[in-house]
Amino acid sequence: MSLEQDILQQVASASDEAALEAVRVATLGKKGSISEQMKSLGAMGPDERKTAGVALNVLKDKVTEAIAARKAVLQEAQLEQRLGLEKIDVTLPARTEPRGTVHPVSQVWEEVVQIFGDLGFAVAEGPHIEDDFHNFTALNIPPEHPARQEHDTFYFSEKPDGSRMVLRTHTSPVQIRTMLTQKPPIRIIAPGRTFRNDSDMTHTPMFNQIEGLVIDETTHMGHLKWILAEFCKSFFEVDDVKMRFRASHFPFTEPSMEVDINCSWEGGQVKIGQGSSWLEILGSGMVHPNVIKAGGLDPDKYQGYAFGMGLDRIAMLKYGIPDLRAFFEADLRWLRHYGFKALNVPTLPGGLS
Ligand code: 2U9
Repeated sequence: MSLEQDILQQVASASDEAALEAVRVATLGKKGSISEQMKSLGAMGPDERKTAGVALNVLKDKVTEAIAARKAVLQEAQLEQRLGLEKIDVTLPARTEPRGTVHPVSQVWEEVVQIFGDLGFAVAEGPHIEDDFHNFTALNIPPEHPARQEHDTFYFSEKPDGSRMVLRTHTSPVQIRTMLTQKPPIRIIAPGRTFRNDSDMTHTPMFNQIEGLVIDETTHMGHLKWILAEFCKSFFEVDDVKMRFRASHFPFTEPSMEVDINCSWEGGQVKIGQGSSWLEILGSGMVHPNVIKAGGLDPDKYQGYAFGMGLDRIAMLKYGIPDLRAFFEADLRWLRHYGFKALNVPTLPGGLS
């Protein structure tokens, strides 16, 4: 076999770039076979040197070319192999259902916001940590008022001036803050977390409330009754509901009424809007003149109503959830059972639940 055939065969059979490089070094490298032959040209006579020199240069070019061509083939093959290994199958089917669910309290929160939004109420929010003025005094609950004991308040440590911040015991401070910063007419709801040091089947230290407030120059109790009836029908998704207003007492409203709606208890299941039993669902009243004054408004000019209810409680009633404490235990099995589909957002036209 000639030197050329031998080298070209070695090039052709190099199976990777390292083997090919070894052939290059063995032929074209400083001590390679072609280079060694080049060195021997010096010992030849002029004619012989010319013929042998041309032949060697032709061989060198052929080998260089063959190595470059083989290198390109090997690189291409290697790239193909990598692409094969790293390929992503974009035809995999998408996951159809999200695994997470919407918590019943979040669902009911959204439902209530939708209903009152449709009735012209804006959503207001405020801090969870409140001062004594916004949580109590401005709401007609002065320092020695017995209602302070009923609230089972979580207090922070005393500040140098002797005052103590509190975890808000209701969302009412949000309405005070709104009155102090906005001009009537005011028409807001304040949904949010509230805190009381109390725990049993129907009480948890953190619970959610929703309160509403309307202040202008002419709003009266007739408006309050209509709004609450509309709310109850929309929320419980029934055409009609009977309501009973019972005289009650809250420091921040005068007169004050607790509101019951009719229901039936068949097979241990509560059905709203039918039957002759009564279920208490909220408290309400006309805002006390002292509260209007504390909110920076003239009680001789402005009046209005307020109402409040437990979001967790109305979630239990609507969705038949027996124990309030389960709401806050983060038990995945419970959440999958009582939770709502993440992509079904409640709307009035599209349906609440
Ligand atoms: C301002 C003026 C008046 C808010 C009101 C109630 C009646 C009420 C309870 C229901 C069950 C709290 O969640 S619960 O424990 N609330 O009965 N809340 S009137 O009255 C206000 C609020 C703010 C400035």
